[in-house]
Amino acid sequence: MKIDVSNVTYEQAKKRLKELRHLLHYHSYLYYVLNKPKISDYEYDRLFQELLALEKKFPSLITPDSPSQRVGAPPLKTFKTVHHRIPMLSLGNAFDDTDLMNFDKRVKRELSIPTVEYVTELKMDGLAVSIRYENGILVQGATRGDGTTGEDVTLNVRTIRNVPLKLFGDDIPPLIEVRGEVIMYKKDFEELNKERERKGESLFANPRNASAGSLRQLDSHITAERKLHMIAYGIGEVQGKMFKTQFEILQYLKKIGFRISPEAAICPDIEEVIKRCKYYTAHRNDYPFGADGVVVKVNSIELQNKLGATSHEPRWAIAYKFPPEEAETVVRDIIVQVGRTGTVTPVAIFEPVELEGSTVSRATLHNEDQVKKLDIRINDHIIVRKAGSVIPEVVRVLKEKRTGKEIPFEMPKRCPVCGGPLVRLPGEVAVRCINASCPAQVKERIIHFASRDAMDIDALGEKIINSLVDMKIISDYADLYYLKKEDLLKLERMGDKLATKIIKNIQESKNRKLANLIYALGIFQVGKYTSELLANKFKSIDAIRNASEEEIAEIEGIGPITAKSIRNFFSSEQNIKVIEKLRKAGVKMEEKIEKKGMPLKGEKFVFTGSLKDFTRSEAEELVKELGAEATETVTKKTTIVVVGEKPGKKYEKAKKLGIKIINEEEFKKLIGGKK
Ligand code: 1X8
Repeated sequence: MKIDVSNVTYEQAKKRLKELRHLLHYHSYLYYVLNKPKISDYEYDRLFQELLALEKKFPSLITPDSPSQRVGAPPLKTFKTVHHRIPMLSLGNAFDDTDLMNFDKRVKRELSIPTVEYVTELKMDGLAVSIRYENGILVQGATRGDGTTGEDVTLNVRTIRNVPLKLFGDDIPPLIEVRGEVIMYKKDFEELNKERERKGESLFANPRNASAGSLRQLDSHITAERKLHMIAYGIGEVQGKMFKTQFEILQYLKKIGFRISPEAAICPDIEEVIKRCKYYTAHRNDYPFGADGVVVKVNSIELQNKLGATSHEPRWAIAYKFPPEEAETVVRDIIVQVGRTGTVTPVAIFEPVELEGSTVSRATLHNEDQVKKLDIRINDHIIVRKAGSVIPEVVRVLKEKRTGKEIPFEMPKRCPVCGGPLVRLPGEVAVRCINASCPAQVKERIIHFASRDAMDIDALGEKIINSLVDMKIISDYADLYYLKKEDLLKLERMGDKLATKIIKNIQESKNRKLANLIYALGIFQVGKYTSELLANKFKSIDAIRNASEEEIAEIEGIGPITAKSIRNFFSSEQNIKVIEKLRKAGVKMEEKIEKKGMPLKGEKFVFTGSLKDFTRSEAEELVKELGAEATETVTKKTTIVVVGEKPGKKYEKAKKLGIKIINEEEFKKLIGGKK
C-alpha cells in the first residue's frame, strides 16, 4: 500500500505524526497487552505506512519513540556493558511441596508473623532483561548478564513488538526500570528452526536459546525478524512512585503497556501456593511459550524489604521448578549412530510423544552397558523424559507390559556405515569404529569443525555437509577452504545466494581465534576449555605439535590421558596432512601476539565537543601513542566516539550509526590514567 504524502507540509506532518504515533501506540497496546484490538490489521498497517511515508519525507521529525524505530539500526561491533544499580538476582529453587513449606517457614520465622500472603507467577524460560524509561521514553535495554553487569541491547529491545517505546497513560514516573523475560513462542521457535533447516543453518536447541541468540545480535535487523515477546514481572530502579505490593506492581505494569505473566494470583498462605503450583503444573503445556516453573513472591513490598537478599538471591522469592515431564511410548527400533570419534552409540527410536511442548521420537541409550542395564528391547513399552529439559532419555522399561514379542538388541560387530570392524577397548564403555575415513566420522568431524564454538561457519548446515561428503566433493574439513561456488551448486536445492553466503562464511572463518581452531580439529578429549588452555600456553598450532607429552601435561587442568591424546593426534601423518592443507588455504594458525603498549590498536577514534582535561590534539596524540587512529569524521569505520561538553553533529551521527560512545571519564579509564 502506497500513501501519497507529496502535498503535506512540514507543519502538517508534525501534527499528523503526533496523532499517528498516539494512535499506533494505543492500538498496539490494545492488541499486545489487552488482546482486544479495535481496528483490523489492515487499518493498523495503513496508519503505520502513513507514518513511514511522512517520516521518510521529513526525517528530522523522526523521534526515538516512533513505532517506526522498531525495524533495526546499523550493526554494532560490540555491546557496551551496562551496570545494574540494583542487581538482577537469581532465585533459589524449590522442587516439591516440602521445599515450599520450608521456604514459608523461613519467611515467617524471619518476620515473626503467623501467615504470609504470596503472589504466584509463571516462570518463563527466556532471557531476563531490564528496560529503562526516562519520562516514559525507552532509553535503554540491557540483558541480565551476571546480574551486576549486562550488555546494552537497546537497539534490539526496541525491535520487540510488545515492548512499549513510550509508556502508556499519564501516571508515568521520571525514571522506571522494568524487568522481565524475553521469550519466543513455541510455534515461532519451530518455524524459525524449520526456516533455518531449509537454509542449511544450525538449529537452536530450544526456545530459550533462540530468544537469547536473537536478542544478542549485533545487527538488530536480525532481532527484528525474530518474533520475540517480553513479559514484565518487576521493577528495578524507580523514582517518584511507591508500591505496596507485588500484585499492585503487576497491575501497574499492565496499565503502562506491558504484558504480564498470565494467571498471576494472590495466595493467602503457602497451602494456596502449593495448590496453585499444582494447577500451573497441570497446565504447563497450555501456554504459548515455554514455562519451567512458578515464581512465588511475598506480596507485601514492606515485608520484602524486611527480608532482604543474600548476595545472590532474594529471601522473599523462590522458584518452584516443574518436575520433568514423563510420557509412555513404545520402542520401534534400536539403531546405532557413529559419532565424530568413531564412537558407536545405540539410540532408541520410539513412537513420537509430546514432552514439555515438543515432539520427541528418539533417545540416546549411551552405550552397550546402559542397554543391558535397562534391558530395553524393540517393542518394549518405556517411560521417557527430558533430561535438563533438552535431551530425551529413557527412564525405565515397563516390563509388566511385555507380550513376548520383544526383540533384544545386539551391538553390531561391524560399523553400520562403512562396514569396518567395531572394537571395544579394554576399560572403555564405548564401542568404536576405528576406520578414520568412515563417512559417518568424516561427516561428524566436519560438522563439528563448522559448529558455532569451533570455526562458526554459520550457513554451512549438517545437511549440506552430509551431501558434500556423500557426493565425494569433500573428504575432510580442510577441503572446505577449497570449495568453489560451482561445487555447492551441484547440490539439490542450492541457490546462488546461499552458495555465495556459504563461501563467504568459510573464507571469514580463516581468522578465528587459535582456541577455536584447536577445538575445531576435533582432538579426542579436547573440549572448549582445554583448547583455551592450549592456546594460552602455546600460542600456535606448530608449538603444540612440537610439544612433548610431558610439556602438555604440565599445564594445570590438562591430565595425562588428554596429553597423550593430543600427542597421538599430532603423530598421525593423516592429521598433519590436513593441518598443512588448512595452512595452505590461509587458515590462521597462531594467536596474534599483541605488541605491548598498543592496547588500542585497531580502534578508530573521533572526538566531539570539548574535553575538560585535554585539548583535542593532546587527546588525539594519546590515542595514537596507544596504537589507535584519530580521525575527524564519523563513518561506519569509526569504532569509538568520545563526547565532551557541547558535542556537535558527530555525536548525532555516531548515535545513528550505533557506534560506541564514551564520555570523558570513560575515556580516561580507557587510556588507563595516562593523564
Ligand atoms: C526470573 C523469572 C521471574 C518471573 C518469570 N520468569 C522468570 N524467568 C516472574 O517473576 N514472573 S522472576 C526471575 C528472577 O527474579 N530471577
